[in-house]
Amino acid sequence: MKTLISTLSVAALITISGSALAGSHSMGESDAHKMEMAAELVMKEGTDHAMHDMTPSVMAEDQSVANGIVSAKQIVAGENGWLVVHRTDSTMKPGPVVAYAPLRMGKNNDVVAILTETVKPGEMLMLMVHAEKGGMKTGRFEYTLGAKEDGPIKPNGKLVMKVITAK
Ligand SMILES: [Cu+2]
Repeated sequence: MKTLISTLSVAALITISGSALAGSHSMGESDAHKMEMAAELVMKEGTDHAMHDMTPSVMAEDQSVANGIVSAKQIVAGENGWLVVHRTDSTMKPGPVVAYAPLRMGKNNDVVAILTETVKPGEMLMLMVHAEKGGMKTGRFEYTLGAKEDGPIKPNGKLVMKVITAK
């Protein structure tokens, strides 16, 4: 299914770049060649893109949050959504939400979220990927603990999250 979608979007891109070239002026031999090259580039990019691992994931390390910010080095999201920071402890259950930040579909580098309350050194946080789904408004964070609105994503039935300890 993923392959089909990327093949389709590559085809769409080629069509667009083709018509853009054709629309600008009549197509000579060099234009046709340019178009071929553009198509090749698009194909190559499409393939490279498909090869990258786009499995949702959270990369984050133990960190000081004394500046009121929680950060994640990289988050991969399957769709636009949210990084949600829960309190947690050694039971590894997601607790109250203490921060959130928007995510784009695909790769997000250096994601930062402002803490809404103080987190002390030694306390644990769970950084979790949530969707932008089921709520009333797009672009507004509507999740509260246990709610369906903007709830966590669960590819293969598993939450996508990383637990860190505040330094
Ligand atoms: Cu969550």
